[in-house]
Amino acid sequence: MRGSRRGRAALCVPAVLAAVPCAAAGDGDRTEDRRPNIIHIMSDDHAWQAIGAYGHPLMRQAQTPNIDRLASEGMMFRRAYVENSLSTPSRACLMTGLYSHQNGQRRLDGGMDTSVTFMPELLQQSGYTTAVIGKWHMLCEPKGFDYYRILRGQGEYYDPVFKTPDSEGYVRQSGYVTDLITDYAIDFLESRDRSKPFCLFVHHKAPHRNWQPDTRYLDLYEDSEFEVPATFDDDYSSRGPAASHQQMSIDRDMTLVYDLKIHQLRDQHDKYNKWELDVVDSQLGRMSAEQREAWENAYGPRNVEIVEGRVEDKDLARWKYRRYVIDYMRCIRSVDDSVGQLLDYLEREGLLENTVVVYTSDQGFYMGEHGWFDKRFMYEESYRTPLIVRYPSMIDAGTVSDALVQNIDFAPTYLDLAGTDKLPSMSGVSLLPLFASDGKAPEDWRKYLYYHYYDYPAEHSVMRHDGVSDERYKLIHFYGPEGSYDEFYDLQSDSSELHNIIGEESVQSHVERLQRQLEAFRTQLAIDEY
Ligand code: SGN
Ligand code: CA
Repeated sequence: MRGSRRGRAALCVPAVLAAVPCAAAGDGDRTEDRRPNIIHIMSDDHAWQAIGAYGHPLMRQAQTPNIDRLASEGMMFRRAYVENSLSTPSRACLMTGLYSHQNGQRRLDGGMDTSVTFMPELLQQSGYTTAVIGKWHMLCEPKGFDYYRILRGQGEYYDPVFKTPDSEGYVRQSGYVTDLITDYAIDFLESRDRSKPFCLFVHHKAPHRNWQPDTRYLDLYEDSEFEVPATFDDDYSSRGPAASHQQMSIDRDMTLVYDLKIHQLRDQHDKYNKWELDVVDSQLGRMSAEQREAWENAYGPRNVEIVEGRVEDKDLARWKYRRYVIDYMRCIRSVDDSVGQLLDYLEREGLLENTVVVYTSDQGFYMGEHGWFDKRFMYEESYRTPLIVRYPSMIDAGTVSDALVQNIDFAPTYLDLAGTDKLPSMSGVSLLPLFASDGKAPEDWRKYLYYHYYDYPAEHSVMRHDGVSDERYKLIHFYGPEGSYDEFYDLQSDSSELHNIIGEESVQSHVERLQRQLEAFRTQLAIDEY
């Protein structure tokens, strides 16, 4: 099956790439231009807690061997953050090296300033071949790519539609989204101009909501007991209203039919939302008869205790958590397989030495911490994102960095790897000094990070906030129609951010220091709302 998909996709590679004479397979080291290739693998909503190498208790039950291999052979960043924990803004930061208010993409929908230069345009100008495969989700056409094959919007898990520069709109492809993206990425690599270095963005849809696993993993982890986070029953005392006001609670907001696949309940129209039922119908409608059957065989019997009302209300939140985490981890297993396939391909082709392989996510995610799913908040689970870089020429195997890095740094880093200057307007900085120093921050490395979330009112109802963090403390300023207030955390003594200590005398000097720093960011960056 995989072979036939590959064969078909290879024919679709554009003439501009296919026309260039290709050297034989295994010639990876014979390209004329010796600058490194770059593969940016970015999943969607992949919590760092759900990667083995990060050592979170959740991963006692699940495995990510291929992503872990990247960490054991490369550098793992433990303090990698986003500027705005949401998909389109995060992708705009990646493409431009700019903060959200500088590139225009502040919220999930609209706003992107397409006159801003995208990093792949500069890589192209410097002689790289560039491509993006998978989730694009930028609300504008891809800019600066020799080739693309992108999903529509958020993309679909089963039989997704893709668009290429040559296709007439979006065309449905048969298969599971993660496998298709992998196959198309390898097809691109096989058909590329081998005299030039490449920068390939492999952007997975998984494990985005509503966490639909491939049929081959429908039984995976079924008997595993994932540890419920210690903060699952957080009552948000000591925090301001935003933490209580959100609508991303597993207990309250995660739906049985749409999120948790208890499709037998779909006929109880009075109890469930119309949108939920429509979406479920359309998702199931994309599946083949065999796929539908596999789903019914897997979920049907496991749903019975809920359908028959045998799960007591007091146990329902934990039942939901378990179903959620298992499906999420199943989606990640396919993403991990994809990483393995890409590494195998690079190895076979002799490209493993001279290719920088990056694994990251468009933001972090809540795996039940504070009782939540989704992201958006400046609290660690969603502010922090996984980041692992393998590049043996510069990075020693098994290194770990605690330097403060952010998603605005990708563009300057990739340009630096290409030997090209970043644009003076770019706010991010190159990570190459960290690669070269075993991850230790040089004296003049940034000491503070700026964060800003704008998307309110919106789905999940997370109030607007900006804030600043250093290696230990975090100041968050929530604002909006409901009023404004600050929170302050000491991550060293309170890594779960349960204790807002804004008024405590013992940390007052640090509060004032971070307040000054926040003001400095707002002034320097010309922040226009807070
Ligand atoms: C969808 C999801 C939300 C999610 C946003 C943003 N709802 O709207 O739960 O927060 O995407 O996600 S769903 O009903 O469509 O599943 S993001 O990754 O694109 O930022
Ligand atoms: Ca996302």
